Amino acid sequence: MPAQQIPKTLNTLPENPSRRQLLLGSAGAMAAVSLLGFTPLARADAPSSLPDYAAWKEQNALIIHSANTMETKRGAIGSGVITPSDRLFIRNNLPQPSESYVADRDAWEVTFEGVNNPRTLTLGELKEMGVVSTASVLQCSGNGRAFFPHGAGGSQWSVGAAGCVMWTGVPVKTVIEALGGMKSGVKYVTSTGGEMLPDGLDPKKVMIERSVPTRALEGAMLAWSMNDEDLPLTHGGPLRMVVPGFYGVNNVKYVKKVALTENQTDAKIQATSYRIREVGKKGDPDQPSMWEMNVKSWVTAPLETAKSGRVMIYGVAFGGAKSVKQVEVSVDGGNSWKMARFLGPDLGPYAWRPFVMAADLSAGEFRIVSRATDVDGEIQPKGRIDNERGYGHNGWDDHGVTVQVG
Ligand SMILES: Nc1nc2c(c(=O)[nH]1)N[C@H]1C(S)=C(S)[C@@H](COP(=O)(O)O)O[C@H]1N2
Ligand SMILES: [Mo]
Repeated sequence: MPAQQIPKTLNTLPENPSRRQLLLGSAGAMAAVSLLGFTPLARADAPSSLPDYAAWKEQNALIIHSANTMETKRGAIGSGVITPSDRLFIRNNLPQPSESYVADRDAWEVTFEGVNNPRTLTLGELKEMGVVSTASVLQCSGNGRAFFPHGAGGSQWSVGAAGCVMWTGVPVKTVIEALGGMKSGVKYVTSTGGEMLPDGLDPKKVMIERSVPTRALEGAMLAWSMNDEDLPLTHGGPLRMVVPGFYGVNNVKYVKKVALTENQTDAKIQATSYRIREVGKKGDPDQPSMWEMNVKSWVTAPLETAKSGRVMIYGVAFGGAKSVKQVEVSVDGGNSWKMARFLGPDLGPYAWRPFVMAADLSAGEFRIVSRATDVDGEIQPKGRIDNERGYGHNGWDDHGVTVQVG
């Protein structure tokens, strides 16, 4: 980890509390940072069991990075079209709010601004305005961060800060129409999370408020249900902004305000965080924001060993903001490729597609990689674009697995 990252992490509220605790820890821990690299230490202070609020999750399916960050194990992703809720990753920038948030779900209030008839609506009222169900991949911008060689700060997500969820809610555009349409000059949809903010800190630095361009209205919804159950508090219940095709951070949980705005919010999480920037550079509003996701896939089985003979290779693939068209698999580290077959139904452009490919493998070591292509012909690259925070990694090389066949 580059030394210059340390003072920066200490001076600002960190996006990953575990790293901060790590850096504030003993001198011995600091020395170990440089000796061992980032992966073992990011986990050194991780709780060994699920925090109380997440006790309903399937512990065996998760890697616990910190009390606020848990990812699905690669081997627990499975080959289903929908990720079971109790295996889905969790990412909280602030501690999860109390159960009181979901005590009376239909009474939850959301304020709408930037429309011709601004007003506050209850969740009960929203439920009567319209309803759609959309399957979409929820993926943290930093999924794949652990593969960056510069030790990008933040949770050391491997592949499991992602899942495919069936959301049910009202399209945001339906609500806008019901409120008289948007004001002229609007360019962004700005959503505010309902967490209570910690005392003594500048609210702009900690609040969860994200702006997405109005093109996101094509799929954006206010969701009260996930996988056919009331939206769990852990995943933003009673109500969450869902922006299909966009990175996780834009899917604001416990949403209490939706504003149609001319400018992006100046909250830190938008203005300078979640932006693609060169290693060592500071965040700046001119850098690309983590909005639409890119085409991506990875293998989910086998992971370490396999029996020689016919080996079924499984994985998941998605196009991000577009449909995925095809996925190829290589068992020789990308020298030769064969087309995989999608498994199960196509749940639409924002969903992922499990895939399978049969390979006849004799004893030996195999580097298994997968490479997806979206409907516009965009293909997963081999490498990664190094960037300070380790965002947007879809390079197939790093995402492969090495399997001993015997
Ligand atoms: N209100 C609020 N919304 C939020 C966050 C948060 O901390 N608070 N985290 C964001 C980030 S960075 C991600 S990746 C996703 C994670 O969603 P999940 O915890 O339901 O998996 O929620 C996003 N929305
Ligand atoms: Mo995230």
